[in-house]
Amino acid sequence: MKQGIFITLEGGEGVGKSTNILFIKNQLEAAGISVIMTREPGGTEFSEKIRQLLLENRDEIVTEQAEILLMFAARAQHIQHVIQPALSQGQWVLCDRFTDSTYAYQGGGRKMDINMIEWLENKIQGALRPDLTILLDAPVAIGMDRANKRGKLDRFESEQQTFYENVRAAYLKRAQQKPDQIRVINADQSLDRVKNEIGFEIQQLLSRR
Ligand code: T5A
Repeated sequence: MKQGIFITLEGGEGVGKSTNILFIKNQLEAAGISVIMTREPGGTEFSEKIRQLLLENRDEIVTEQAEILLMFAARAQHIQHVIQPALSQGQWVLCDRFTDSTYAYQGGGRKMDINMIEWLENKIQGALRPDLTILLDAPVAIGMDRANKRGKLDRFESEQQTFYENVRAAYLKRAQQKPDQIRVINADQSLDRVKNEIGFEIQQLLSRR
């Protein structure tokens, strides 16, 4: 059976990943493709528990090492139990965040060693990499404003402005390094325009199938 295609959505806080993922799913299903929608950290019962641990605000300071290892622990479960089986059965997988988030948040935001992230990526994922990544990019203030309007902020949404600027810069740098995988979409425009641009990228992918 032909292996499925792995698509990820990336970007800073509140740029519109969750809003647009359903749009992509509908577009793929309209083209007759069987697709599952999932997210990181999370995607399995166990990984969703890790997500709660990671996102909850708490008094105890979570070390960067604990944070990154938990991200990859959740990812290992997710790959083994959800992503890989679906791809092997020919299903397409649509994932809200994946390892590019680790490069952006832990690498860019927390300034952790990129070589260590690469090492963990290779160990945990083997050869698994996204076939296409939609990177929604918007000025930090726009995304934070949207996230703020939604209510209580989680542990990652309570960082300083420079943290998010570094996250954004790391995403854009990665997009430059991986032009075949990562497509940057300007998320600082109307939702209809954002959807149009995403729709174009998905059509391109479908035409290469
Ligand atoms: N993390 C994750 C790491 O540090 N390392 C890792 O390896 C991984 C995998 C996960 C957190 O974990 C961190 C990063 C994250 O901080 P999350 O909830 O998955 O948290 O991610 P968030 O970015 O916090 O998710 P959000 O729901 O805040 O952002 P979205 O999904 O990008 O935004 P969305 O779609 O909910 O939209 C926000 C609001 O904006 C509106 C929407 O209607 C919504 O109200 N909106 C627009 N308004 C106007 N114009 C547009 N174009 C709009 N698009 C959306």
